[in-house]
Amino acid sequence: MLIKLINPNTTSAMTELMGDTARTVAAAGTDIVLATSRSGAASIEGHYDEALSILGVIDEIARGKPADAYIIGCFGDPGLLAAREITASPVLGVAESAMHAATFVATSFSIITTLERTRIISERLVRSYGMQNHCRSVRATDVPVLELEKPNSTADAAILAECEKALIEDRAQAIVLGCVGMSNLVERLQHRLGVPVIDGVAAAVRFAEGIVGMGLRTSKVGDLAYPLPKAYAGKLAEYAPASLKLRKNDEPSALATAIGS
Ligand code: 2AL
Repeated sequence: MLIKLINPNTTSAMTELMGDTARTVAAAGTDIVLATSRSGAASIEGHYDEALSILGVIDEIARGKPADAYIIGCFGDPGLLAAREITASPVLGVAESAMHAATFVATSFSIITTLERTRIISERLVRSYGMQNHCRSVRATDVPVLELEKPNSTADAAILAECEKALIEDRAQAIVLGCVGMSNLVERLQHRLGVPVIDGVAAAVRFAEGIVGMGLRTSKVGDLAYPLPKAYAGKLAEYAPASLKLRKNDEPSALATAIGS
């Protein structure tokens, strides 16, 4: 099985970091292919960075070698639903995967994220995934994403401190790491905190294997149907659905067509 792990930011060191995590947890027989977005921001820390990162994600799915599943390796899950429209292979977001994994091992979790502004973005994600009943809090460390990459940074201490506050003050029973740049901290944090610590990259790889193993594909009935053919103007002309030459290797069944996809 081939899983393509896409880093929507353009920092290849971060791609390597998440690749290490993915390969550590992947089952024998799973190949992880890594991709760093070729357009967009060096780190994704706001709505603007996130919106502009989506084209790079689309490029990696529509224009690269086809994979059995795709993972969007940024905690904002940028472009997740758009990505699901352009392929029938399952596409998983790391935030979505981490939150779902947390609900299997605890009745409540807290998310520890980077900058304060990403806290607000993660809170929106919690609501959009219907996780309000499970998520006790989203705590920001005020650590910029690329600071996580630096040796000798004080990021680890700030992350640990917020995790402890989440457990004590917010009564969380598990921790979800709110940035893929934190994925190398799982073991250390779990050892220190004594509760499940969930990294979305690891969760997404194992869920992708499970979903592909069950023979599931993205439904092409309704809003995740392939994009409608139409002209796109200006700088985005090359993203017109016809120009993407989507691999529609799974034509909808007669039933799907009848009920209108
Ligand atoms: C992230 C992430 O996972 N990658 C990135 O560039 N920004 N998340 C975050 N909360 O800042």
